[in-house]
Amino acid sequence: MTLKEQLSSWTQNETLKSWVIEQADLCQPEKIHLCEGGEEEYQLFIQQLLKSKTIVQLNTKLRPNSFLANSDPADVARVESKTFICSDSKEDAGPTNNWQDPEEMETLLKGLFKGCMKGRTMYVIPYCMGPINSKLSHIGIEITDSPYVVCSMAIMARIGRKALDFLGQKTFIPGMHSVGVPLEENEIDVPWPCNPKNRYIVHFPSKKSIWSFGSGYGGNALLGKKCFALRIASVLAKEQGWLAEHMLILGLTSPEGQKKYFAAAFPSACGKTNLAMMTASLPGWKVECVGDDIAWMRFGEDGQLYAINPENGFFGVAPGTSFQSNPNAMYAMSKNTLFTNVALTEEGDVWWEGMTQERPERMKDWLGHDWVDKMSGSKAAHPNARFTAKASQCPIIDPMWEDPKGVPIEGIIFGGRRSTTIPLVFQSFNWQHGTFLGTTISSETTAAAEGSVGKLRHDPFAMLPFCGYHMADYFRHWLEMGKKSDPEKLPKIFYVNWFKKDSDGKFLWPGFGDNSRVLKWMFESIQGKDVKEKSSIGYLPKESSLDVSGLHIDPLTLKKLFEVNKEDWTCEIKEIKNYFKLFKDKLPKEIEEELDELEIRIHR
Ligand code: O2Y
Ligand code: MN
Repeated sequence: MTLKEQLSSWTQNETLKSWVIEQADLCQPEKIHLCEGGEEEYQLFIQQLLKSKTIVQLNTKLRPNSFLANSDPADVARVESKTFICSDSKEDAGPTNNWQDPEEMETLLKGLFKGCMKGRTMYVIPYCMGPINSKLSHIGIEITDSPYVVCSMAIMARIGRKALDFLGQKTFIPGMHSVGVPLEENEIDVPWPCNPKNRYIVHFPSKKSIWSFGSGYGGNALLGKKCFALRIASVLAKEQGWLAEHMLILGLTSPEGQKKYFAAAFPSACGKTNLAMMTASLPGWKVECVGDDIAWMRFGEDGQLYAINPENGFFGVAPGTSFQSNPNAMYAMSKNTLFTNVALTEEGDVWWEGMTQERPERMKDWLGHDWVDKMSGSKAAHPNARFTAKASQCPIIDPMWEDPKGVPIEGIIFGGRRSTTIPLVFQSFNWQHGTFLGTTISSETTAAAEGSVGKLRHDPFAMLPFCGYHMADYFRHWLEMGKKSDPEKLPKIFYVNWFKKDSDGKFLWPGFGDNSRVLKWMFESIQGKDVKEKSSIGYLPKESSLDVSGLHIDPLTLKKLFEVNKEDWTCEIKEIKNYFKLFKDKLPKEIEEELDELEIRIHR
């Protein structure tokens, strides 16, 4: 069958057909596979990946239908330095994005993609971000030459026939992906082909297209996630009047059976997945998970903000995840899971630092080398090792998680990893002040991110690596969304910091399940209970209004957790002022005013 005939029996969408033909001409693959989705097709790719030694099968008794991939050591994380927003003008991308002239970039990419799939199969994956048939969902098509990417996309998004049927004649976001390693005739492939010297993760906001070359890993290659659902979607959201956010979504139910949904933005490596799947330590309180990473939110006709999780799975960090820290994540990955860069035990199961207190004696580390405890200072799993598992496997997945209408958001939480200054929790005075708080998010870096550890990195709205246009215009969009809405129905905005330390460097707050105490306080504040009082930085919990029953926390520690130290905040304001210089006169005057008013209140 010719490609044209194959395509005609696959889709009636003429734009899609011509695009696939055009890309096949460019990439010159040996074969083309038009994905239908489903378990049978998934198993076909799994067999291929086993044969190419990209993955190994885990012990089917311990971890049914689960596999481990070891990536090339040069391809282990998102590469922000090689991520580009190619808007029509440099000014549109803003000071926080890498920019290159779109025409020049197109020429460069066409050169790289020319013949890049020689000797390989080109997979065409239709995928739906969000529940099928939801008005909030959008369709993307990813073309890739990596069967590992196809399997990952099959977990992370709703792929194949169902997405294609939902697409019909509508438009889609095209995404081209190649590992960038064409094969000569009879050349034997390596298990993890990639091209680290020629990596480009490129977004064209005007054309709404994505091109990714040279990496087969995570956020660089699973184009539905960061590339589409955040960078391109943030542009769509601005144009169409909605919000595409780097936020988890959770439902919180009180002992009385009342339920409220929250969306929360934290920079990468601040425990979003743990919060989204938390087992509340407070008796009678229950957290359920809608999503752990991305939220698409739109105001409904009733004036309420509704959110969907555009994803279908979790691409969670494995190191540090355990039955103590996040049992629900552990259950979610107990079967049908694709692991990447964790260690392999002698029993054929997975292991990573922090998974158990006792380390297995012998393992293969993430590089495939024999790893013997004690002798070795090296890590068995890469710090950015991942598990890819379906959201439906999470024991506390919310019953409404696939509701096409979305879930009503009553609280928005911002936060970062800060050892000083920022109290455990406070609430903004209003939407504009809350927007300002979002602009000020900063976090101390950890080993999971690029660059040095423990440095303060400004990460407004936790969107620094993910905003597809000028960050100051994004601030303005948030302000506009608030102005257009009914102030009574706007979600309340909070700021949290689970990571404040004492002078000995010890965490002041236990975190994890005890964060439910903070969620309870927010819940009651939204209910209008008398739990908050004005301070210079926002509303703080009134004395005794944070439920610390059974926690054995001493009053001095509590005092430190909520302290607003004048000196610290003077430095903080200076730091924010300095950061805001980046946006020059594009910084909305409302944000500048909020900073000025904060300064006045602090020095009053
Ligand atoms: O390193 C990668 O490719 C993954 S990054 C990631 C994955 C899941 C959720 N969030 C993130 C992130 O960096 O925010
Ligand atoms: Mn993330």
